[in-house]
Amino acid sequence: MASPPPQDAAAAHPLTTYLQRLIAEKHSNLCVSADITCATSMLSLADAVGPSIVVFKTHADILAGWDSHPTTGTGAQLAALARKHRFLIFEDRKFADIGSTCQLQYVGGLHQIVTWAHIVNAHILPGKDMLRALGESAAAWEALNVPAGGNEDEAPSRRGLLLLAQMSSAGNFLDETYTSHCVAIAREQRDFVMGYIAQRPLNSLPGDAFVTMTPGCSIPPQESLDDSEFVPGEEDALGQQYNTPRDIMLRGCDVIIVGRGICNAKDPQMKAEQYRKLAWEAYVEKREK
Ligand code: 5IU
Repeated sequence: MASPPPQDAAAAHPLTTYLQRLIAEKHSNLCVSADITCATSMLSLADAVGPSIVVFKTHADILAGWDSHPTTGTGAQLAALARKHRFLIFEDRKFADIGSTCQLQYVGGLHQIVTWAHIVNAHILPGKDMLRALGESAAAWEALNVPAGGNEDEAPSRRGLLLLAQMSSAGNFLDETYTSHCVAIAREQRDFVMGYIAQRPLNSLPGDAFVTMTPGCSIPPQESLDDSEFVPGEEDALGQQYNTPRDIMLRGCDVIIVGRGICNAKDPQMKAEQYRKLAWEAYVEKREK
């Protein structure tokens, strides 16, 4: 029997392709995670670090003062900043309920995530029908938001999902078998799944073109270059474990995710530039090897 034709890079999700382009053009592998609790400050942070990043990660449910107006509210303002600075918005919602409930969490409530977040993420614990459910909601949104076309610099009018394949926290239960289930499911649902949150790349077959975004990243205190009050070390007091931007890039990951190391710095804009540069240098080094 003839084997199926090998899948090439064309199998990449459109948002993955766009993200790779942003990485190359902005010389950045940086995702800033807005782990702050005020909606206005979150928008200011996005504007300040926008030139240095390719992805901006949010936790909408920790923000006080969220304005849900569809065209002038917080989500719409963040989407405008994403267009201005050219970055993707990733709502770190970690969906983990039955399909029907996840659909409501994705499109409804105060945040109406699907309307402003290019990317969301999900655990596979409830089973893969839940991903199909989220994918259907994404497709319904896409059908109503067909791009006018013409502007190649804009993000494609698509929605994508990252599977939570590995976590950075000590003692987590996402073992190798669990991770391999994520990989199998990602390959089945390429229309919607664009990649992983993981500690190392998980692509191993020719057709795999999934992006890897990696949290648990900090610059060692001795390299920090300023006197910020919060400089993460190798771990925090609550189980978070850190690796350096360089280590993560040399493993072959695509994007580092940095929260408090940047948000809690005295000058987040300057600190984001420091992370961007360190990660980009290691990324280039890895590619030239
Ligand atoms: N985050 C992790 N580890 C994970 C996953 C998500 O740290 O395995 I999945 C999130 C949590 C926080 C950000 O929003 O990434 C990291 O923040 P710090 O850089 O402040 O530790």
